[in-house]
Amino acid sequence: MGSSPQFMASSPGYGTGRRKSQFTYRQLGLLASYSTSSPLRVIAHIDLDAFYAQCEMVRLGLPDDQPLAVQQWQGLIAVNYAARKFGIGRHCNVTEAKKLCPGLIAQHVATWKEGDEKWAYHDDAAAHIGTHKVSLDLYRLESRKILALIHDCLPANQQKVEKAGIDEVFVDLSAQIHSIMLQRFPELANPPPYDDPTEKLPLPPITALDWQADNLVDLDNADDEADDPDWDDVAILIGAELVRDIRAEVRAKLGYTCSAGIASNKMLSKLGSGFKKPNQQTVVRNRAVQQFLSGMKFTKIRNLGGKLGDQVAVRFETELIKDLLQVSLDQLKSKMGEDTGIWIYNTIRGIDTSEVTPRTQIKSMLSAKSFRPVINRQDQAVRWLRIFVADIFSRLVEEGVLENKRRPKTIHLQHRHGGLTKSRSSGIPLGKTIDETILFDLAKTLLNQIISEGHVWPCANLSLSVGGFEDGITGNMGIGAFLVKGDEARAANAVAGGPREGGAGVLPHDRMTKTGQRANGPDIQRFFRKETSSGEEPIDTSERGDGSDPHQELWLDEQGDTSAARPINVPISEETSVSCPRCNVKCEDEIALQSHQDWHFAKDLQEEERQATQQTARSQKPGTAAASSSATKRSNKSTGKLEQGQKRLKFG
Ligand code: DCP
Ligand code: CA
Repeated sequence: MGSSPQFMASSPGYGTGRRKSQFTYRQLGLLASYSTSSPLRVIAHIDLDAFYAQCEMVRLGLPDDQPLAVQQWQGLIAVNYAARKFGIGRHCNVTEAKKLCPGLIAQHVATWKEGDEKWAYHDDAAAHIGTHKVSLDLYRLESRKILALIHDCLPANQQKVEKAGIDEVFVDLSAQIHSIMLQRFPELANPPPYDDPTEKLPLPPITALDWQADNLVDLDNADDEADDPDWDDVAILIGAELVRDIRAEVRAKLGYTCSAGIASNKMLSKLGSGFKKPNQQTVVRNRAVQQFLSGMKFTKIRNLGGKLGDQVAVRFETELIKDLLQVSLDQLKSKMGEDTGIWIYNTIRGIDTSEVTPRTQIKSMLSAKSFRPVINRQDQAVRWLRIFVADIFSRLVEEGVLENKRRPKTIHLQHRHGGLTKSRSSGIPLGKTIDETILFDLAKTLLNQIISEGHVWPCANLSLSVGGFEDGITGNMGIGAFLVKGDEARAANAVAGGPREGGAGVLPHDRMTKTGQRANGPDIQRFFRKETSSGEEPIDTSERGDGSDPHQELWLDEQGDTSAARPINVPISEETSVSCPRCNVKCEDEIALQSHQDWHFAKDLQEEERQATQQTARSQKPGTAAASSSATKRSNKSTGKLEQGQKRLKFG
């Protein structure tokens, strides 16, 4: 990674006793430890452009200007920028897209074909939704390569990278920037005057910074551009330089373009990366934050895109940050609750002290399929279990299960019949390297358990997952290997719905709601938008039906990594408690919060069901043609083949 010249004229004013920096020696020092309270911190958000589409472009060796979309059944799940120029988006189906651009390559995602032992690209996959299941392995693999390369670009001892989704990461560059600042400006390493760390730093010896091709967000006050830069500008400039180099490496070594945002916190950096796309980076300097945010809708902010954002919009009758800035803290607290109010108040002012949390390890893996048409026999279900096991096992191999680097401790099967969902879990026996036969046998046992209860056919959906990953037990098997404790115990409980006894005992835990939605912990995460999950595993979208709204089903039907997704990372009043973003009730921890949110979930479904029933009753009355047609439109718009309960959930 080369460093480019970035500072232009050197100011003779440096050290001549003129104005000092607004930052102190202590604040500079805090950078080295990634402290979230340093006003000089620099966070980058890097997001791949049209990710799945780029994976296919790279795989097929196509030139950048070739329009390409990734197809899943009849819908599109990713559209490259060459195709977007024709007005093609995820909202289009294949036929519409080809009309807009006859030269479009619509590449269907790879699939597992019923009976096959490996996924592959099948020309006729789109016509075989009944016998094929989507495989996202290629995208997972490419995502890992990119992540590994980003790590390689960072100094070995300064790697603070959070995988925030299949194609996005946050990188805390603070410590690296601190080191670079001390190298470039050795004066900063001098002890502070009077050895007092609260002393202000001298101003940087620079009058102008060279931002190269970066998009600079305009300053709050245009006249401020004439002001000399301070150390926060220097720090963010170094950050921009580092990110430019990372992006260039990803492009050169792996062929992918990405966009990035560089700012003083996660929220702003994420907004920055989406500001100008593709293949661009946007720098949000501290003095530009107000200007940057004021023109935006708050629903674009991480965690304000979903239900919480909807509530704020309703309660304050606006979606604009600039309107919400007029609302006092007291008003926000009284309408949204103490913690949520404070969180919103700070967030719309660009304040976000959340940490970049390295979270690169997979916590669970899921393979699932919605059946259209439904299946009616055990042997059919078993054939799908074989595919799920092969799918999961190939991912486990990548995860190092053969070398015992990591292994899952639980396996979980879920079955849907009509409006009922049943699930069973089991421990995966220790002491033996996991192989496909072990998993397949366990899966079949779970299926038999479910079937033995009766009322299981026809089956609309099956999903198999493994979770409770632990680090490998090689050589010395400590007692810990035989015990489930702490987080793992909680994880196992969250999966199994009760205390785990160890071994391979099968735990029954039906979780049925009237509408067929599961009511256990992890499912509540479906409320949250993509960016709130750590997304360590991409979502297997194979359940999506023709013409359905991908965003909707994405979160309703299949979640690649259920355990990793976390509820909103907002109002935390005390260190040990979390508040519900909806009603602000305090919960002891995230698990308690999840179960509290389950309650909201069930209530919502009940309410929505009630409304739907009323609407149906109204539309059946003579003279209510308008009501009837709008109800029909609504359900057709999202998908012609909604699963029960789906159409009633809103997604930001
Ligand atoms: N994805 C999906 N279904 C969706 C949304 C996304 O399957 N409804 C998959 C395909 C995307 C990938 O996730 O390529 C990343 O999602 P992004 O929202 O980041 O979208 P893109 O990377 O495709 O485009 P952009 O350039 O806007 O980031
Ligand atoms: Ca992306």
